[in-house]
Amino acid sequence: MSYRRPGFRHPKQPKNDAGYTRADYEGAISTLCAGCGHDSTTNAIIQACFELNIEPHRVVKISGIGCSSKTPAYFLGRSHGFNSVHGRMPSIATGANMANRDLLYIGISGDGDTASIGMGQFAHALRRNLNLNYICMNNGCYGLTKGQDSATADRGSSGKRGVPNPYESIDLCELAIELGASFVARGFSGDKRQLVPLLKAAMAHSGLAFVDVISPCVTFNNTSSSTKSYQYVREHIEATNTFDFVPLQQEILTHYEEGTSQEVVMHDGSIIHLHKADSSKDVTNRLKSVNNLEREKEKGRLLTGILYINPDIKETHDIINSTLRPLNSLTEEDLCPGSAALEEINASLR
Ligand SMILES: Cc1ncc(C[n+]2csc(CCOP(=O)(O)OP(=O)(O)O)c2C)c(N)n1
Ligand code: SF4
Repeated sequence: MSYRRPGFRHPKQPKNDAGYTRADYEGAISTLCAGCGHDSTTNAIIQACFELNIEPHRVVKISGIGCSSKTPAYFLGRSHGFNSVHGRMPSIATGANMANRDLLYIGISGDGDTASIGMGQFAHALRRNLNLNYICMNNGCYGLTKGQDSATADRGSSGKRGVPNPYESIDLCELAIELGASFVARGFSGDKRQLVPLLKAAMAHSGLAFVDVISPCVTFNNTSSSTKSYQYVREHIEATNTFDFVPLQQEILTHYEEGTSQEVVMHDGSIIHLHKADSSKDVTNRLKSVNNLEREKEKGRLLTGILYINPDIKETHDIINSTLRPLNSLTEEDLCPGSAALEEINASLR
């Protein structure tokens, strides 16, 4: 059940360049447990859309099933949305994306939704480089069904039932890099200063931008043995770099800390300024990115920030050379090439 927010807004609320207040990007009132990491992630999505001047009617939110997949009800209440079947968010996102490439697609999933039932869908959306912001709210458990271990739960960690998990955990970021992702990042729901620029960079990326957000489940998996708990992340977080995302033609207003910098130009010309805390961490080399993750893991640390970017891979539409226009705007004339063109196609197949 969703509860609507009161429609009254203070007339002096600041507006962004698109003419919207921050409240215009909110959705219904959350019914998740108080303190759930997913609510903080929702807030970061709202903030990122507000700061990027995104027009709500140009956004499509798609999700699977889980507490995480409920969150699209709590942000961008004026956007299009579809809550699909468990693990099937990427299929629905692919279909919608093929019908209209002109919109911003935000796909919300959980670690259960992605790393178990939706694993095949996740893999193929990645290798096709679908133009989608794939946000996985990762709490290491199935929150909605009362906290069973998910495939990202740490081996040996215990949830609320107290039974240690005997299985190896899946690192979704490492897997995404292996499967050919073009943008991979990891954030923490409790670190908005890092998460908001990460989400902004992901939203401006052309192709599949995978963001793994460690988003603790306060009810079933906030135990000290879990790397997805508030306590663990606060004590073991290691960032690849500090950075800010600068949309195209916008003045750079941020101040950078001391150290070396690296610029990564995105497909649309937007720039990510990476300010390197550790100059050995190159995020444009696949092998080095996987090594960076493994090295920190060996030390028991969670690497966050932008983990890998390849701005040179084509997104699905460019690979299949699809029409630039939404399908519902195509006329019969556009769709029927005429008998001469048909004859040519048939001849090429003989
Ligand atoms: C086909 C199918 N199988 C199983 C379920 C039961 N189910 C609902 S949510 C869920 C897991 C949710 O975990 P996750 O995606 O990590 O989301 P969270 O609730 O932790 O945010 C499961 C197994 C279902 N709804 N549909
Ligand atoms: S059960 Fe866990 S994941 Fe679900 S709303 Fe509560 S705290 Fe969040």
